[in-house]
Amino acid sequence: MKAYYYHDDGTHMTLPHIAPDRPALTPSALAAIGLHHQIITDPEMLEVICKERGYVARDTILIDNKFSEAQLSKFFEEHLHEDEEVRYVTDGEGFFDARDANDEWFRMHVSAGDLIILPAGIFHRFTPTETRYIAATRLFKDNPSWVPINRPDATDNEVRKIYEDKVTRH
Ligand code: KMT
Ligand code: NI
Repeated sequence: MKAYYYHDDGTHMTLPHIAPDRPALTPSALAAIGLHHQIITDPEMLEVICKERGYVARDTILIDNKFSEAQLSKFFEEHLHEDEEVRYVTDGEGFFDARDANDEWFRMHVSAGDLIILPAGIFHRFTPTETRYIAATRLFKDNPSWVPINRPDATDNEVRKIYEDKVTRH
């Protein structure tokens, strides 16, 4: 996984958008905004994390070149969830974008073996890379509320408020 600031250069969302002259986001910067990343080297590691964090359900998602531009742009709408978004990438690659504590976009390039956990209440979006191919396992807690809430609808969201209180303390 590589994490860097996002630069809106007007190119297609599936292209890298690396902000020039900005340092990469460190693991501690990511941790400060509640973002968890781990490389899974052994299937048992995933089972341990699921036990520890209460992910009792899972399914798989495959995004490939049969997805239309319209379908892909749905994933790329800025939104939050009231629960964590947990993705274990099993094949291909993609970009998760999320907002830092200053509301700036940063981008995480994920590929096979990456587990990423976006905290409840963080604004984020997703796009596959130019290859337009990614397979991932989605992990869920019991009764998760992970319906996407687009940013314009999230202004009075209680989970958002709780998240903001957490990150602005740093
Ligand atoms: C989501 O919720 O946006 C997705 O599951 C798509 C990305 S998972 C590779
Ligand atoms: Ni999401």
